[in-house]
Amino acid sequence: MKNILVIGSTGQIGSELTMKLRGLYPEGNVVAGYIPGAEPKGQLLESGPSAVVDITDSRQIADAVERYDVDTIYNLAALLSAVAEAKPQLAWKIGLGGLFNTLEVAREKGCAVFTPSSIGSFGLSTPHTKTPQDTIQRPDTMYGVTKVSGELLSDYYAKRFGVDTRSVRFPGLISYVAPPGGGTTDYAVDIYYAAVKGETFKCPLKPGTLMDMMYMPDALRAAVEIMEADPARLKHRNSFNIASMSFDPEEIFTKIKEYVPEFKMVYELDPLRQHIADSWPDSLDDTCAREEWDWKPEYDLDAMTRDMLKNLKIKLEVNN
Ligand code: AKB
Repeated sequence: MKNILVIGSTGQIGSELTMKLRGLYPEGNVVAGYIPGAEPKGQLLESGPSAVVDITDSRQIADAVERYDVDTIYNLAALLSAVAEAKPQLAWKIGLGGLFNTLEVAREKGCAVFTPSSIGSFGLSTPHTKTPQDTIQRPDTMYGVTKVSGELLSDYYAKRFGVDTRSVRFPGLISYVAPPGGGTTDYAVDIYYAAVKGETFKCPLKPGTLMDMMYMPDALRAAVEIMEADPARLKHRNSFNIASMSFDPEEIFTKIKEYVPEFKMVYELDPLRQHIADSWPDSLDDTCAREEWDWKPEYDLDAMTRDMLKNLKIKLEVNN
């Protein structure tokens, strides 16, 4: 990777990934692509170039690729699962239409492309425990439909046109930096904010709802490492299962209580999110990622909880 374009650079993953890439590669070589209304601010704006890149407009993608001589595109434009269910047409337009535009530009200009998939690419008929790399993928949400279709389209461009497409299936991502918006796994971020603010957490999912989760530093490292991996070792491309921890609401609540004993949680279920969560795996088997590009997570639930609480206290200026 020499010159990188991040599409969706001001979103939940993009804002942190752009900064990480600027720390690893010359800052001026990492372009923050954004849509009007979601402009980069602060360090993200000041630390490198930025360009308007609406993924639904292939001309804007091509212009940024030409102007900055881009060889690698990180495509992070997407709606999260619950929002995608509320706006299925827009989810398709951004998720699949946008991916098609990106892949076409990549084919013409010779770029590599990273497009994250998700645990949302699986469905009710998928084996739920230690979900294998290659298995049944029949999701019944628009988010899942766009993710499976995106995996297939990316593999098609690799095989048919030689475009270097690679990706991972992200679990729920947890971070104290940029909040997620409209996902099913968001509760696992919101719960930390409630704990630090001294509020009772209203959990939208019922006890026993297991899902894979990951701390953002591990997720960012995965996105970089898969793109840096030796292609001769890759038997898979789109997309690799990656995993680090799996828990249900009771487990994360109990873990936080170890550090915040007065913390309280009640259940106020959200039927849409519960339906989506029930259709997703309880845990993923990430053996292929470990074997093909040496994937290894660093954070477990305890290490993540300590880091989240410490950093959220600083961010929210809470002294206790
Ligand atoms: C969501 O909940 O929609 C995302 C995901 C797991 O893909 N965080």
